[in-house]
Amino acid sequence: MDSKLEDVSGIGSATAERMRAAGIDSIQKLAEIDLKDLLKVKGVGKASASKYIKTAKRLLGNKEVKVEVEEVKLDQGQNRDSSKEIAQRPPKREPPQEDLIIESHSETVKFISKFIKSEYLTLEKEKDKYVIKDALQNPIESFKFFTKKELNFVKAILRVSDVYEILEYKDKNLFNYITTSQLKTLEKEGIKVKELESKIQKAITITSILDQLRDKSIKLKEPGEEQKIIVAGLDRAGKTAILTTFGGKLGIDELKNLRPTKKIDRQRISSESLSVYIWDFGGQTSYRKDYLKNPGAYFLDVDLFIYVIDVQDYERFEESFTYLKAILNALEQLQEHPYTLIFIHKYDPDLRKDPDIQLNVEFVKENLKEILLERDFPYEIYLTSIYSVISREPKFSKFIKEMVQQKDLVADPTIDKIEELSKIINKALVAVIKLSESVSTQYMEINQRFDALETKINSIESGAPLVSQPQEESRSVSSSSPPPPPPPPPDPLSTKPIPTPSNRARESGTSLRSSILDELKSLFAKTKEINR
Ligand SMILES: Nc1nc2c(ncn2[C@@H]2O[C@H](COP(=O)(O)OP(=O)(O)OP(=O)(O)O)[C@@H](O)[C@H]2O)c(=O)[nH]1
Ligand SMILES: [Mg+2]
Repeated sequence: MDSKLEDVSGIGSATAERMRAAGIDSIQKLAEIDLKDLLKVKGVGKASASKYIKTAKRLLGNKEVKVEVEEVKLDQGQNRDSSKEIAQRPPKREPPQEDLIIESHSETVKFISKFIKSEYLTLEKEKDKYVIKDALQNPIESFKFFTKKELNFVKAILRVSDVYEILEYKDKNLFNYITTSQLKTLEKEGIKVKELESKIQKAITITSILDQLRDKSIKLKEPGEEQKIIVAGLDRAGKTAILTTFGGKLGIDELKNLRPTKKIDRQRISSESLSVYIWDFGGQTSYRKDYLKNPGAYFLDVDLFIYVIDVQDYERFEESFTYLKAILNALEQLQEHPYTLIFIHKYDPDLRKDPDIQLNVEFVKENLKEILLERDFPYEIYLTSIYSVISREPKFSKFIKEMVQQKDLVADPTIDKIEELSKIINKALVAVIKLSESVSTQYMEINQRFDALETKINSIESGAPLVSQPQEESRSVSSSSPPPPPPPPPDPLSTKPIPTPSNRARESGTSLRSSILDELKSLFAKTKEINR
């Protein structure tokens, strides 16, 4: 038996009458109506309107809903080409009926408003919480980014009429559901298939995020929360090594003991005025797939994106470019365009003149420019190596602190603070790299002097007669000099042993000995100064 308008829960006889007067005289019409038109009926509010449409569809069992395709006349399968087997459409799923409840509405609403038309957003305040009604039950038209023609396609071919239904196509290849002749029709209609595909993916991503916000499995960043820096790249690219070096912990032993990062390692770096949260994305294949499948959980609210490519691993350049593109696409879908730093990494000082490495660098740079120029991301590219960075120094946090203190961020309320802070972090990172370069040059110079000293000591050991009382000599050294300075920090550039007190004690010839000691003293003092 046919249902009446009054069978829809919430529609009383008066509302039904007004609807009929407006030409909505059947459940079929109610199910097919545009939300905007239904809202024109007096007494029908946003929240109830979409519920009425939804219920009408349910009463019709969905299948009876005939989608009107006004502009795009798409063949719905009857003229299907025999060469292509069309996959069976995934079964429809019911959307969760709960509302989206948020504690502080500003960020979440701002985020949702980027993608959903305002007329479909019903925001209500309940005590100290905000409630977004029907976010998942809204019709697919509520997405801002689809054109009318594209919507017709989504409704007619994919049979998606409500937001939640788009999730049926999550992790599926859309082209399995479209015939070649439908594709041709799309092109004839001026719809760019690639663009449409990426918009559908975007709709899937945003719907998943709405769903995750609803069940609280993700949360958007509140204003004033720490900056989020994500560091990604293939496995073994050197991400953790870079971060640990910036964090000041890395010595030779730690370097040797680096293990692949499991999933994501999150580190907090705080100073008085700024706090950053660094996400080190383990780069193994299975992890990469997981991040890209669930962009809402990983790529939201990013302030700075660092991508690391191993310049020595030329066999995996293409794989790395593909991963970079996928992350940038995911960020684009979320309408996030963080400042992006690309580290062409493992560009070690000893390899810089190697022609193969030079070629690799040029190849990577060219490809990166191509990838980045066709997207709207502010970016910079750096050549890096952990061997240019001096260990033991917490310079990263020190620099962030100094940079922040230089600039009065809050003085100008018009400054977009987030953006400003991102730039500062960027500057800090750049400063760290530059500083590391200059410090490493100084270290190199010190090493050369150590080498020269070592040669002198060796020549004494091999040629000149040894002094008979080395311990006394040693004592006299310490009494005439300040207490022995601390050993210099491990220097990755140096492979030569540093003179030790025992071989120092074996030197002969007073003047030579004291000149060596003076030189050592000044070198240790200089090392200490650099480390300060
Ligand atoms: N030659 C050279 N080796 C480096 C450099 N940076 C890191 N490595 C080495 O590269 C290897 C991998 O470094 P990791 O930092 O663990 O790599 P990752 O990118 O974090 O790898 P996953 O955690 O698996 O994603 C280690 O053996 C490091 O010692 C560098 O600048 N030059
Ligand atoms: Mg790692």
